[in-house]
Amino acid sequence: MAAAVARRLCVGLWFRSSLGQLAGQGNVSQIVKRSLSRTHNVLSIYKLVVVGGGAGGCATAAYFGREMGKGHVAIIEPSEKHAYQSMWTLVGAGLKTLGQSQRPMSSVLPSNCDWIKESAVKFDPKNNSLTTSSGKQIQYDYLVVAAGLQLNYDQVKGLTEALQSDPQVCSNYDPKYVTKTFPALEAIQSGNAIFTFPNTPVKCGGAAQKIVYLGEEIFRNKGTRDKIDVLYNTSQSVIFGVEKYAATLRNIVQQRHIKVNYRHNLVEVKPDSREAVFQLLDSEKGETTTFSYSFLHAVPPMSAPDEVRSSPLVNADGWVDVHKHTLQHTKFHNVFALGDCTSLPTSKTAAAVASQFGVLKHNLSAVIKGKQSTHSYDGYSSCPLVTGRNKCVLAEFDYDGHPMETFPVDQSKERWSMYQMKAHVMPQLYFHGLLKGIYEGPAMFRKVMHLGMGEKKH
Ligand code: FAD
Ligand code: UQ1
Repeated sequence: MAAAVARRLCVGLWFRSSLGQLAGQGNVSQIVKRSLSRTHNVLSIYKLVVVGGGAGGCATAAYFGREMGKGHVAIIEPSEKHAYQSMWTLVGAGLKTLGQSQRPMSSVLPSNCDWIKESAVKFDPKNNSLTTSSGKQIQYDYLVVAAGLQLNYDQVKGLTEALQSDPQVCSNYDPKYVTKTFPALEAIQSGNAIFTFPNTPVKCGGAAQKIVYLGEEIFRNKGTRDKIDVLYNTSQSVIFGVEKYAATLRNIVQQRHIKVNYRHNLVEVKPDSREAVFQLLDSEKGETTTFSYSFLHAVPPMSAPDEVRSSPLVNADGWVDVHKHTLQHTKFHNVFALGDCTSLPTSKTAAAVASQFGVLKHNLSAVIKGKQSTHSYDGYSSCPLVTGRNKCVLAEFDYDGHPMETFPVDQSKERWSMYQMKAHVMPQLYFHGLLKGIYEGPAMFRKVMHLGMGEKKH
């Protein structure tokens, strides 16, 4: 027994030192595979390892699995279920079910890639290696990180307890709590309906306010609107970062008597007295203000997952540090990243992931062939701002906040057609295009739609 352990340790150390020497020469996986079994239970070796089986991870693994062939790509993902999170806004409003947003992970991960059903817990990019939750060491030639975001409930005192114990506290951002939203919207008869936005970057920032509009419409349809004050308490100082769409949204909140309290950051929930405490972010004295609530939709603070945040891959703010145009890591040239866990200074959405994937696939392919990155990500992101059960403002923009609209109509207007896109077309693009690594965002449609008309001026 002791001998076996010692042998394994020696083999492990030999692997490490050989691979350390080979790192930088490329094709570590091929050279090592000639002499060592890949199925060794301490160390596995792949040409490409993808961390995360969400939107960005699935697209990347599907594409490179096809390119590299069976057994060369591993995808590390602990969850049994994959979720199309964009649908949770409509689940919260009672327009779709949670089940419609979910698929078994096994059905969305590409079959020619090895699924390692664990978390990546330790990253050692200097040695082209990472460790999984069960202690497996995985060696790679190239790494793509697409680990998404972590929801940090513990940063708001009492929030977990409130979500678990109070039927009137909910969150569309979590499959555990999204199914509470619609019953709570239906149950409230009077008092404050409060919707929050935290003081951190979040995924799809628009989703925090889409449910305000859908909720307000539900109250009107039920005849309870007159007795309910609808409050959107946001840490931000504007309603939306791109002025063209912000102007529409300001009109909507004014016309529908939705009170927006800017620079209000939720810091505590008291489920026993149904009170929510907000830090006033512009107060020099750090003052707080307390609201009673009859309904609370909470958006928790978010960050990259802890395992990623504690790795050498991140910048000072805790995001995987990639070049904003090439998506290649700033320090480790065989590492790329896409999606919510990255430092990319754009709005964190699946729409952005699709465009990023289109750039990443070209640039990683070039680097694998020993060439330079050639494609450039322009920061494209999109947010379908659902403003009612058949209305939507389809915001699309780049790094500079310039609108980049796909359709030859003014997308800052509320439209039935854009709601149909959101509810019926986007899920198809996501499941049958993005997850299969064949959809790279709407740039192609945009070119076709604007044929002969010229691109719309910003
Ligand atoms: P994810 O899709 O979240 O995937 C990350 C994966 O990494 C997860 O499967 C996770 O289990 C895994 N993981 C985490 N840590 C580890 C680890 N240590 N090791 C291995 N695996 C790990 N986007 C839009 O474009 N349009 C919308 O309308 C829209 N609406 C939204 C509404 C809501 C309520 C929410 C919550 C999101 C919405 N989004 C929308 C945002 C969109 O869902 C995300 O931006 C997108 O899923 C990001 O993709 P990703 O691959 O970066 O992360
Ligand atoms: C999009 O491409 C996409 O990716 C699948 C989404 O994810 C769910 C979106 O929500 C949006 C809005 C887009 C943008 C697509 C078009 C056609 C404008």
